[in-house]
Amino acid sequence: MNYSVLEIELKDHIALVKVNRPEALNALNSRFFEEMDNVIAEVSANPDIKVMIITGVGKAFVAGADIAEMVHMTPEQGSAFSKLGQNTFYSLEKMEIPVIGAINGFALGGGLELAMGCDFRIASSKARFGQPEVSLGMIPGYAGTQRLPRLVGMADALYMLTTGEMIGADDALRIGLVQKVVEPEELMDEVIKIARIIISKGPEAVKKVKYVARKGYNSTFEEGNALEAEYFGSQFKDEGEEGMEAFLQKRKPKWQN
Ligand code: CO8
Repeated sequence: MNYSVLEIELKDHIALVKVNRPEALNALNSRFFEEMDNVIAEVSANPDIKVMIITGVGKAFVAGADIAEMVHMTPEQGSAFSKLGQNTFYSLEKMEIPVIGAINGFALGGGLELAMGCDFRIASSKARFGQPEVSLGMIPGYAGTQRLPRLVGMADALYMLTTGEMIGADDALRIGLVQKVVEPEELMDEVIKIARIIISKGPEAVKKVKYVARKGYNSTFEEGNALEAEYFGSQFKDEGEEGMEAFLQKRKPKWQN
């Protein structure tokens, strides 16, 4: 596929995906979803890639869904466009490898929903976060009403969802919406450093820990624990033995893939 909205770089086991429509502050149009679905499939089929990073080009991460494309939609078209985005961001969540959001600037509306589809987020101190849909007489449509309360708790989520107010990186850190804030010029180095830490770990363990945490989160505690015990056990005949032997022999583990 020829990419026009996204830029993809595959290097050193990392897929770096940049949303590149700076003239519209990287607003998400239908082409974005087509390309993102394709990237997710391509990266998922490439065993050499261990971490995916999503960021934006210019002063925005993503300033929302493309308002110009949405303005005259019918209710049916609106619902269909909502489901399209929900599916794409859910596919991100379901990727086997960790997905890190490198939030370089505005993450608003659909942009914050994209960021929340990532497994965790590192922000530039200049980043701004918000769900401003109510200012447009709309509500979030890419699972923002569902992921935001799960990530930050109901009261902080409803504060953001009902006021539409933008918050800065420090407030985003305080409520747990992002996991770290760094100076803008340090953002990509920091995110790549974190990606490399993940890449140095047992690759199957990393995939399984994401799967069990995410699957268990949407199940009961008992079901989650049962899944954990099963996957914990499965690591003994995989890379767990090598990892534990390496520890006891005071050497670096040699992972199989
Ligand atoms: N859609 C389309 N174009 C956009 C968007 C957007 N979301 N955001 C910015 N742009 C465009 C502007 O229109 C402008 O274009 P032009 O130069 O042609 O006039 C260009 O990007 C630059 O923007 P500004 O001049 O406004 O830049 P400022 O630095 O002055 O302001 C802001 C930056 C504050 C980020 C401002 O651009 C803004 O408020 N943008 C809109 C933010 C917003 O409301 N986002 C939420 C959109 S709704 C949404 O995401 C719903 C998701 C669920 C959809 C479900 C599907 C049905």
